[in-house]
Amino acid sequence: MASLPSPALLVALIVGGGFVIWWAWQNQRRRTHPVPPGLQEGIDLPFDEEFELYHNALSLCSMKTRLCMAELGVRYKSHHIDLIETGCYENIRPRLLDVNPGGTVPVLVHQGHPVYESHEQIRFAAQHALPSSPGLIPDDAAARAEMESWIDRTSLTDDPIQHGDQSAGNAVPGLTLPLFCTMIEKIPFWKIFEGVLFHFDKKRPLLFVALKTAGIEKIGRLGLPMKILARSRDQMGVHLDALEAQLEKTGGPWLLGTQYTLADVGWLVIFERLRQVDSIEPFLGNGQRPACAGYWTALTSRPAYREAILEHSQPLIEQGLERLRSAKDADPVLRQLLEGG
Ligand SMILES: N[C@@H](CCC(=O)N[C@@H](CS)C(=O)NCC(=O)O)C(=O)O
Repeated sequence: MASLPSPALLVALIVGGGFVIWWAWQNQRRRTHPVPPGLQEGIDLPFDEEFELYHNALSLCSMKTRLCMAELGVRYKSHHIDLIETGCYENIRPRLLDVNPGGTVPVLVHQGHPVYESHEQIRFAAQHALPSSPGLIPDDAAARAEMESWIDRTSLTDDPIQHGDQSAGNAVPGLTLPLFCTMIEKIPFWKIFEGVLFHFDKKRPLLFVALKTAGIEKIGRLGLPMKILARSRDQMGVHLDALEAQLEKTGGPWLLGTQYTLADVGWLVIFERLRQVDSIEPFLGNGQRPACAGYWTALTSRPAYREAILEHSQPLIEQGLERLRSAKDADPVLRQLLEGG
């Protein structure tokens, strides 16, 4: 006669089976799919205020939309959504997936209709702001076309670690890897595990596992992330050279000359990210790009910078930056590795 399974095996089977059923159920609820860019008039979401914004403190694209709203003086109801680097994978839970089945932030919601993609959100907001709002879009068609090309050049599109040669926005995630590494130190492994189970792009949580396991001092041992960082650094240098030439041509103070436009919104958040990853000096120091340096100083003097960026920063971001600085101060080889030169 066959013997009964031991109580320990029985418990393991019940727990394991329960986990698989829970995972399959959650996986179904958290299914993602690509969403079209722009305003989705066919989607109706519950809303309390004319504008609502689902965003994250650190996310480049969220900073861009927040900044644009602040420049326009348009109020919105704020829904902060954590990403793993700021605490947990809230972006792949139903609260956000109901609003954006793509699983990313930001999402601007206008009278219940979502607008996807931050570069579309800033265009939408600028076109739908009050008549009394400052005009962030030039009247002149040629200037508008030029602004559009710079919006494209600062956008983050498709795969965040590809196409950095086409857009400075796509060079940003690679440059952020060291900050991700110091911020993730504070996040327990089990929180990253939620991403391993449910994230639509498993490479991303696995990258965070690798960064957390290595730590900032040993980040140089991670071959692929280091390659992405070096490539992104070169690509950002090329975009900044183009920006330098543009600023010299127009004479500033803004990208298109005297009018501050959506193109400046795009660049401000890229410079802010360079600040957050302690890379202002490597790119702008020693008089390398004086027009860009003056431009960045002018951008930081705008009240919207304080309102939309500094006032939304989190201790985790600033502590991550401090940790990154002190690791580089302690190890010149690490500095060389992260900053190149
Ligand atoms: N092209 C999109 C990019 C959106 C995007 O990738 N957002 C990032 C933060 S900047 C995100 O939500 N990532 C979540 C994740 O990878 O888990 C836009 O411009 O809005």
